[in-house]
Amino acid sequence: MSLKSWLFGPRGRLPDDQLIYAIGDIHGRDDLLALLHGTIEQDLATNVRGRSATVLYLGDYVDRGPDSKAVLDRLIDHPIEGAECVFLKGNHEDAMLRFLGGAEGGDGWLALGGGATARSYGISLRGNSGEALPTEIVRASLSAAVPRRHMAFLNELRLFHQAGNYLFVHAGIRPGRSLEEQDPHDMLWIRNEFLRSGRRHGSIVVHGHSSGSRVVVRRNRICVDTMAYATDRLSCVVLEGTSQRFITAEL
Ligand SMILES: [Mn+2]
Repeated sequence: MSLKSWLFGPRGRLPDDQLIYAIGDIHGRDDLLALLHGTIEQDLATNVRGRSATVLYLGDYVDRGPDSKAVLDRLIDHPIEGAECVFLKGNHEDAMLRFLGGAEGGDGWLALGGGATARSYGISLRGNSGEALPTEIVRASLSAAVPRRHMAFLNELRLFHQAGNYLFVHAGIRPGRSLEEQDPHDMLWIRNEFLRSGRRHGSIVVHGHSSGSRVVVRRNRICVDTMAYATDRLSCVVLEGTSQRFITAEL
């Protein structure tokens, strides 16, 4: 092992025939998603050079921002041409499914930004006189308003993806456990135990979920959640060989 690799851990590396764009938390910002898709399409046209390209979405498509329905429409109906798409599940998609399914504790979704998602489907949380509607009424009207193809999309989301020595996951992993031992709840929700860990995880973890105004690059992880709904910045990391570069769409 070289001194550099002993000090800094393994470098991220993709096989030479692959190119990956990994996009951070969108949170209902269809305007930024449209911009980023356009930039990625241009980048892809210039840089693909016969490699197989993957556009990977790190989850949290819905909630908080204004256009969650439009985001799902775009992801389903207008994929970037010439690339394979991989869609991971975020805690907000999990919470939306739990709400719609009437799961125990699922009602918390409305306070997590789900109200904005309901409104994007034309469903209000309030009645004509401004009174808060009973949760069961909101659940029933939203269930009727969410198209079946959106439900199918949400139900097919994956928890993680691996390529080269990168691991892609929405929130992160519990340090010190193998991939097989990971709890799906951690992969969707974990914060400090993962963010503060300096451990080498065996893979470089590419994730979203913990937002800042800029992308974060550490020796063991890359975070591309730039809080699109509040900062007007949606980011992605472009991985090829050992290189990591960033594209941010901003308004
Ligand atoms: Mn999240």
